[in-house]
Formats: sequence, structure tokens, C-alpha cells
Amino acid sequence: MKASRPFPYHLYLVISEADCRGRDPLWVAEEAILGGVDIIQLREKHVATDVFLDKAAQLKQVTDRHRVPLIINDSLTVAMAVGAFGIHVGQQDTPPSEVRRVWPDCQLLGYSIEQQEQLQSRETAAADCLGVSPIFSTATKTDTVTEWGIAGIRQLRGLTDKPLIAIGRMNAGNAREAIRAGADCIAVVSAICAADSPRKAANELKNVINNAL
Ligand code: TZP
Ligand code: MG
Repeated sequence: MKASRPFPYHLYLVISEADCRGRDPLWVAEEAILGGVDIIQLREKHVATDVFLDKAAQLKQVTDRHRVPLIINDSLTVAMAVGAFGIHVGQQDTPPSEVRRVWPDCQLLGYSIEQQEQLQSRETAAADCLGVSPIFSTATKTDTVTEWGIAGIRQLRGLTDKPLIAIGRMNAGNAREAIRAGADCIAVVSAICAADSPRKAANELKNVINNAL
């Protein structure tokens, strides 16, 4: 197993209003932070840029208050306009090399890896951390390629020292094995956003992760 570069974030909340069961995402985010979430990504699909911008600016107030880094999914415009900590892009989005060129101040650039060949690309080299997407197929994101599974994390861990973020149907029941296989961080949508108590759900996940690290 390759040693991963130190990565200070272990529980990563990916949030969108649509996944919060009609509850205020700002409330969900704050509860999740109080439960132990280390970093938050705002992922809003199918909304106009000005709406995305407005949601991001509101969430930034919450994350700033708690000194939690805010990452924006896909949109460089929104990420730069709100002064986010970083951005997360997928294979179909603005390539990491372009993000670096346009936004040199980006402090954390995440990039999703869907197939092993993508690990060797110059775009992967330009990223700070990698989303291993998806570990397990999930109803939250249906346009995925194949499942990595826990074995996929182990395989990637042997090939890169970049921090690995496990995403896709992760929860308190499977977080331990993902960390033991070499993931640095567990990212979730439903396990926190859809929980009756986002705070308790985050806290349970955080305990599982801390015990596995
Ligand atoms: N990327 C890969 S899977 C996924 C994303 C954004 C969704 C994860 O959602 P959930 O509800 O935690 O399975
Ligand atoms: Mg994307």
C-alpha cells in the first residue's frame, strides 16, 4: 500500500437542496458540522448559475462561521465568486489543468476517477485529491460507470499517493472497510442529508472513521 499524503479531512458532506427531504440545507449543513463533518461540497444540479451562486453564498456564511472548508461542485464561476476553498470536478467537467490556469488560488482541487486508466493522466496529476466514484452504485447519482467496490480502493491505494475520497452509497456500515482499504476520507450525501438527525448521523460516521484510521 502506498502511503497517502496527509489529508486532514475524513468526513465529507456533499449537499444539495434536493437531497435534504424538504428541510433547509443550511440547517442540515450546520447540524452535520456539529456532528463532525470536516468539509462540505455544494452540489446543485439543474439550477441556473445565479441560483447556484446564491445558495453557495448562503452556505459559505455557515461554513465560515464554523471554519469548515467549502468546495463547489463543477462551477468555477460560482467557486471563484464566493471565494470557496476549492472545487470538485468530474471527468466531463472543466479539466483540472484548466482550473489551475483560471483559478491559481484554488486550495483544494478534487477530481473524480471512474476508471483505472484515468489515474495516469496529466489531468489527474493536476488534482490535489481524488474522488473514487462510485464505490457502490447509488440512486443519488445514476450516470456512473462501474462500481469500484472496496477492492477498487485497495487497488488505487497501491497506485497513487494522492488522498482518496470514497463516495457512492457510503454509510456507517461500510465506512470502516473503506478506510481500512486505504481511503483517506468518506464522502456521503444520503447518509447525512436524508437522516432524521443529520447531526447524529454525522457523529456516528465520524466515530466509525476515527476508529478505523
Ligand atoms: N459521485 C459519485 S456517487 C455520488 C456522487 C456525487 C453520490 C453519492 O450519494 P450517496 O447518497 O452518498 O450514495
Ligand atoms: Mg461534475
